[in-house]
Amino acid sequence: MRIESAKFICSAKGPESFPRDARPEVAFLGRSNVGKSSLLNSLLGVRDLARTSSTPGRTQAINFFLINEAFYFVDLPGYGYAKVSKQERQSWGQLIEKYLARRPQLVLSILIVDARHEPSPLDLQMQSWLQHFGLSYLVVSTKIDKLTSNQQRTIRARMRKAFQTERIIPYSSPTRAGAGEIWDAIQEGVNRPPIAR
Ligand SMILES: Nc1nc2c(ncn2[C@@H]2O[C@H](COP(=O)(O)OP(=O)(O)OP(=O)(O)O)[C@@H](O)[C@H]2O)c(=O)[nH]1
Ligand SMILES: [Mg+2]
Repeated sequence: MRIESAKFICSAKGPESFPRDARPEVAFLGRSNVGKSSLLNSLLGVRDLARTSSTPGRTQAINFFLINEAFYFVDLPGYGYAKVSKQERQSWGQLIEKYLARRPQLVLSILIVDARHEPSPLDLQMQSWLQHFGLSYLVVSTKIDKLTSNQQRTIRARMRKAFQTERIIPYSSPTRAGAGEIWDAIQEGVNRPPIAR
């Protein structure tokens, strides 16, 4: 897909601030610091549209980016960061649930995991949420540039087993390896008519 324009629209802490038009949305979700914002930026070929950080847990709101005036990329706050309070964790859960459960224009969720680690219980829980809400999703395992090809093979087999799916795309933000396959899924998602939920 050719990117003609990509712009930040808003940062929402609740549904009242979500965009009100019905353009399709592709959501990026995963553990804190896993590389959600980096994936979003590198797919678009831009450096810093979504803010990336070496400090985990920085993205606390839901950020909406409008692509080609046609669809949104939605950067969701990361989960699993140990240093947040119980209250913050709860408000995170409520915000994500409000988004995932009540967003008919959400056509694809990209669940991002770190290629170097086994999926955490929270990753698997997130997958069951996506399934529970009947959402179409894709697992992307990122930071593969940090692994040898042997390690990549072993870990990929383990991931497939843990998530019980073959559909896991390995990715690297610096090299953009895997970008074509992810774009195919995005294109398919944004072209698909929304389902009534
Ligand atoms: N080597 C390598 N580093 C990566 C990759 N993706 C992200 N990183 C690094 O990982 C760190 C976190 O990346 P972010 O994109 O900010 O992660 P995030 O998931 O958006 O983080 P939060 O918004 O805080 O939850 C940054 O230092 C990135 O440069 C990758 O594919 N390869
Ligand atoms: Mg982020």
